Amino acid sequence: MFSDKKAFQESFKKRLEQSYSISFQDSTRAQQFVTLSNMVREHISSEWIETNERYRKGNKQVYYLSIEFLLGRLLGQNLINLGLYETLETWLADLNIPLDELEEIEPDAALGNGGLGRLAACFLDSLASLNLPGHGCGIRYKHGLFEQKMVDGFQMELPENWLRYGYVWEVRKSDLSVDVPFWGSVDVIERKEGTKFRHVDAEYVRAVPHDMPVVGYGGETINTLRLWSAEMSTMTPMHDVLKYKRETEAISEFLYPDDSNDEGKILRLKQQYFLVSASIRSILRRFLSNGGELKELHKHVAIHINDTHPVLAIPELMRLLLDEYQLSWDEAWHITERTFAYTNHTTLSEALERWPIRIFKPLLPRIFMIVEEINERFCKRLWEEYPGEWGRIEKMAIVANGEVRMAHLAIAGSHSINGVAWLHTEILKNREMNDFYQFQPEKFNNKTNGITHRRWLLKANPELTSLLTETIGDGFQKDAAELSKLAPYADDSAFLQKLWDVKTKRKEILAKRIFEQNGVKVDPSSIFDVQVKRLHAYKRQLLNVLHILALYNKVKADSSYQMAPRTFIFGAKASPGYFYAKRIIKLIHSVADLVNNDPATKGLITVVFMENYRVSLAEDIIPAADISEQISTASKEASGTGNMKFMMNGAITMGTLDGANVEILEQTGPDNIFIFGLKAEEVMSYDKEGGYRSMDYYHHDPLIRRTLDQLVDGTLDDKGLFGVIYDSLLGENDQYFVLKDFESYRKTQEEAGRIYAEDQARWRKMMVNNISGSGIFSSDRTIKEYAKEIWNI
Ligand code: B1H
Repeated sequence: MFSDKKAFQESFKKRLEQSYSISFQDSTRAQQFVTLSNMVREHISSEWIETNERYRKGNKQVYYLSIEFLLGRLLGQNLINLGLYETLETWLADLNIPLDELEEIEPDAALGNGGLGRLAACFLDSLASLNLPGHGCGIRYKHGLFEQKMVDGFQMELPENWLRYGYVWEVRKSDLSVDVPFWGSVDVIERKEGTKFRHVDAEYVRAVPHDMPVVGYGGETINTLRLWSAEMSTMTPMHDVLKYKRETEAISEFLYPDDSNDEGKILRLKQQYFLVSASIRSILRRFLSNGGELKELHKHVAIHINDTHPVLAIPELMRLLLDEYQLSWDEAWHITERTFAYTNHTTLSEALERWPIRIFKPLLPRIFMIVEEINERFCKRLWEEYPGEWGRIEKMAIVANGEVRMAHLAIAGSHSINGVAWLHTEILKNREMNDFYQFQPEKFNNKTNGITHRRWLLKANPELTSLLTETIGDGFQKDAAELSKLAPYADDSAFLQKLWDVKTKRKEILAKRIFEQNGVKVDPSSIFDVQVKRLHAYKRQLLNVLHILALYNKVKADSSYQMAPRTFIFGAKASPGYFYAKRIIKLIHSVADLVNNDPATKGLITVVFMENYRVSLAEDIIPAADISEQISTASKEASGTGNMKFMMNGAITMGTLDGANVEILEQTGPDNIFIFGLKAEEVMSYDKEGGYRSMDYYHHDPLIRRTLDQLVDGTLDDKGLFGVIYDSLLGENDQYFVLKDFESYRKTQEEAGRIYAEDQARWRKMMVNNISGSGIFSSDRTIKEYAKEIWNI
């Protein structure tokens, strides 16, 4: 189909006309997009079948269970991975169809919130590209993450609707549906051969799989992402059919519905069990139909739990082994513990899942019984290890104080527990999970996150990709480790000039987009200083915006103050119920209004907030960045992955020693990164011992004082909008050490600006050292480590 230009063009036109009963001349870009995508999907079908045939022959399979997969767009990436992008680009251009315009038609598959979901998507790409048998299991949310619309500087949330015109990449497989039981009760039947358990009076929800091909680089391997959609089951007698339909379909309606009340909580827990029950049963079905022996399951199947959201997979596998396949508890547990591995993604207490028994038990009666039994046996083992230490055992229990602690269940039921960056894993081992680490140190390990260079370099930045290819050959396209070949070019002025030209080109492209979207003119020769990520207090967008306001004050107060012109670019969605985060978004807009419109700072400081930050927008922003803001309070950001994407595209990190920044520093060396602020140890000791008083910084630093006063004195608004922010910093003692780190940040920013303006040779060299050191952050490296050290594939 794609081997001959004429044949391709003929077939493309013909299919277009037949599908839409429209002449080629009159067809729309959307129709062209669908036609092309369908051709690509059909093109890969034989490889998809072959991949599955290969897997049937017995190698170990990995299943990555995740409540989020933040895929973004697929057409362009699939074409790149198939090696067809450039060919089709020219063949389509002949028909007067710009391929990039077709790509723009595709909606982002936004089935995730941020780093955790995007990591899952990068992992799928790496698994397939390394020809490893690894598949995703997730939920086919009808509506992905909300679309952010800015109205007068306030975030509005609109429902996202990626399935509106149908979705070209999925294949619905109704015949492989599974019915998932909720509610009801458990009949305990005593028999000679042992006790039997039967879940009765359950309400069933039908899980319908939708499979998506995951195209590996080189096109040899096509893995599967199976997304489950919730529908009415024919196994449930209907009393109130409308209510049943509504409640059933609600399960896969939205990504992470509001969980601040019980009703929302039940829905969230339903989603989790829905995902794991359907997934585990389909995994077992496939295993058994290929002739697998249950007692050997862990030798042929590895199941990975992405954070605690899918952790009910552990009791669900136990349930199946016990109730449906009549294994003994010890046999079942032996298999289960060896099958599962768990990744922790955060130490923030608000993200640690605990389910009240009063919700858990009625919804999942049999699963609850099993969790209780797991808990009893676990506590008994603890008692043997630590006789008499009630306090310790209570702290480590899985069920306690009326709650099920999901992280404890994950640890007990997995053979491997990993953090997502060196520092994060150290904190897990030595603090958050120290009791568990002492008990079973062999279970704990680190797997520093990574990103797929195929999307974040080859796809997002074709200009840089070409330059690198002509400079160091195309080996890095397959193996990102080869980016290190660039190191010698740090002193090659001809190369440095070309690199600079590429960056400038990408800044011009972004500037154009900013003008179209925001109506703001930005100067591509200014420093593009970028912070894009979810909005959260610990990520400290507030530190960034306060620094901008302070800079503005400095320029206003002293017209001879020298600074390199800067464009500060933000992109961030705030969780709809997170009031404080939304107020910070408004603050960014208010500061932008002030600074962008003052003649004293015009052209010197420009602030831009790009609405609806998402994967496809990131692909335009990241290649254009000069400075990458990674300024979380040390110890709070488990890893970060945006930091790696920026580095690979030649931006210099401005960051704290947090998450993977620590390892970025290790790669670049101190001369190629801007590090500031408190260290994790210091933050944690303040958190524990106290001793920080934010008010002191207000009193002793006139710049801080002047800047904070502007939050409440009418400079930015006259309705008291920013009082909550002012209070969080002074009244509530600044939980995230914004004021403590302020001066260190300000000085480091000044230094960065000075180098950019006065020592451009040095800056260019830094860019090279970042790109050449970024290979280790390819998710291929990460996945190879998981494959070897956790999954044993
Ligand atoms: C990360 C989450 C997360 N860690 C709960 N934890 C959620 C937790 O809606 N929820 O309930 C959603 C997301 N996300 C991120 O994972 C970390 O903050 C990043 O530092 C890390 O890079 C990323 C991938 O490991």
